[in-house]
Amino acid sequence: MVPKSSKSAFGRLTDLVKWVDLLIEVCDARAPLSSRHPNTSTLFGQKPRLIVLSKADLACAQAAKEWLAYFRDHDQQTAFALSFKTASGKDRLLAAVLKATTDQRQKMARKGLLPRPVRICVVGMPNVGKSSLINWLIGKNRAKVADRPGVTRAPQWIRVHPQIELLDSPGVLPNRALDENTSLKLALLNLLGENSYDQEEMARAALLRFHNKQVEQLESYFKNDDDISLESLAKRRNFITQGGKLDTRRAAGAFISDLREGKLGKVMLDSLP
Ligand SMILES: Nc1nc2c(ncn2[C@@H]2O[C@H](COP(=O)(O)OP(=O)(O)OP(=O)(O)O)[C@@H](O)[C@H]2O)c(=O)[nH]1
Ligand SMILES: [Mg+2]
Repeated sequence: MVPKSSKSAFGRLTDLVKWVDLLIEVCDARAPLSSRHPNTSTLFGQKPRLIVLSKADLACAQAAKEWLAYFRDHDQQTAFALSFKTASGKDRLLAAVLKATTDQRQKMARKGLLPRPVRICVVGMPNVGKSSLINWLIGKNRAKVADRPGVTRAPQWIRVHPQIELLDSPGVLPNRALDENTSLKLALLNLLGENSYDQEEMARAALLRFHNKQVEQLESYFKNDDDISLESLAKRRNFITQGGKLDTRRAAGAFISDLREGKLGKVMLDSLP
């Protein structure tokens, strides 16, 4: 699948990034690697960065913790797993931002420049929670948020602390083809546009792939029915088409929403390498 992506959005972002002191890379805690933009190193070079795994309230906590250790040991990156639905973690993140920008702030002071807030750009795929992160830090709804990719259209600077300004940026998808498995995970987590996939195909693929890995979650969602399929879900929920057939399309929609909302339990779609 080649996601719809605009090279110009990419270009604009790389131009902006030249002017910032630090990047906060936001990924979805339920798929930390698949939702990490594959081109960040080439795009953003050696720019210092922090990784934030968002939506931690929906992810398996132990697995997310293991991913934080992976980013620390493998990529030498400081990473946080956060939920923007609860207040905890703000001070830790702000402290990490100030620590990561100590050099820049000292450099400004040495040059005798008037102190200015450090500039941080929040980057990541669409719908991962970039704008939510900013609203969470300031405790107000300043950046527009909605549960669909492509909400933030233009970059916006927001002061989140006397010494920190964040730039909310539009989500960007990789401008190269994603492998099928990655596309499936991103689509399931609602990080690709709705037009990029067929819901029923996606739900069937997810049921097949996750059957081996997330057996217990699926079994309990399917009330220990031996038949883990859209047909059995449609039957149980009484989803019937006007023609009297099982409405598997509606079952697919219900399954996907339930998975996204955490009704299957806390998930982790990526395995550690
Ligand atoms: N449960 C949960 N939902 C979250 C969290 N963070 C963001 N969301 C939801 O995720 C959806 C997308 O959030 P946004 O902040 O608009 O995402 P974005 O990355 O700015 O998206 P674009 O601007 O489209 O690139 C919204 O429905 C948020 O409420 C979180 O920590 N937990
Ligand atoms: Mg946004």
